[in-house]
Amino acid sequence: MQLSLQGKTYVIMGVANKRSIAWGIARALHAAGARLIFTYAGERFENEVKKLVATLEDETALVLPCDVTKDEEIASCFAQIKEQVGVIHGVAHCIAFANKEHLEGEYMNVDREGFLLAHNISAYSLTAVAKAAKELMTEGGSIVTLTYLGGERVVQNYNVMGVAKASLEASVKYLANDLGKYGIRVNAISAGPIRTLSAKGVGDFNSILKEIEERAPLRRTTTQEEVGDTALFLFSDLSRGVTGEIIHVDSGYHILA
Ligand code: NDP
Ligand code: KAL
Repeated sequence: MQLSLQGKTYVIMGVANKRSIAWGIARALHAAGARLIFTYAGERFENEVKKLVATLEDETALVLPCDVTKDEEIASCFAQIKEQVGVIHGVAHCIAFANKEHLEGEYMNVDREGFLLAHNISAYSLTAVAKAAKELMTEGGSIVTLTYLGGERVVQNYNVMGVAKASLEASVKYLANDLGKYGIRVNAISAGPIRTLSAKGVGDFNSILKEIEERAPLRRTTTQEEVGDTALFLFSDLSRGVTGEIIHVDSGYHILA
């Protein structure tokens, strides 16, 4: 059994720039010989994504819009993939969003709209995407999403995103149960903090990273490459017995009290 993904096709959702975790996953899958399809939310990052994808020098790569708040965009995105590629073997869901004002202070200050927005983009979207992707995953396959420790425990400032990640992690388990009979596995990677665009503007991100360097069992922060390699394992047949799992790729930080 090998880690080669030659002859397999994967949809990568959530590349904003070269620091994105989704881009780390894309590089690992590309190196293993996979064909990749990229989706982006808005025109804001379209050019950035296209520029990055061009560096892969793979003429078979596709770049399509897919704002996950829009059912019709998810439908047309997967319809285009079906038309142009046919069968896919997996999806990397690397998408989350909450209003900035709800990512500081007390959790309970979130309003209904902000709560629903965070859950819509960061949790429900996995279910909507899994349902659309299933129709193209006729040879079975693997769906991988990204979560964070703040979905299991209270982490300062993570607030409504922590509640949304708890919903995402429960969704992974229910989807794994629904999709197992079709040979489709569903898992999450719980990544340690990585400096990405989403993490930008977070006041004490440096001190969060410092605490990990000092206390995590491996005494270092998590890299995009480490997450990419675990995703590669989850997309390959080496993980064929693993589904409904939340794998921590966080230098072991989650085991600490
Ligand atoms: P990025 O900012 O690089 O990526 C976030 C992505 O979410 C962007 O590509 C953005 O797309 C996408 N997105 C937001 N709204 C929508 C939408 N409506 N439809 C489609 N896509 C949307 O950050 P990360 O790489 O850090 O984040 C990827 C995932 O990793 C997230 O789920 C995050 O919670 C998770 N994670 C991150 C950690 C970290 O420390 N960085 C730690 C643990 C988990 P666009 O740019 O086109 O708007
Ligand atoms: C405790 C941590 C510190 C940070 C607190 C909250 C982080 C929440 C993540 C969430 C995805 C961030 C946002 O939604 C930011 C958004 O309001 C503004 N940013 C944007 O619009 C940019 C331009 C786009 C690209 O971003 C998105 N998301 O679309 C958590 C740290 C230690 C770990 C992290 C960063 C976890 C995580 O889930 O990302």
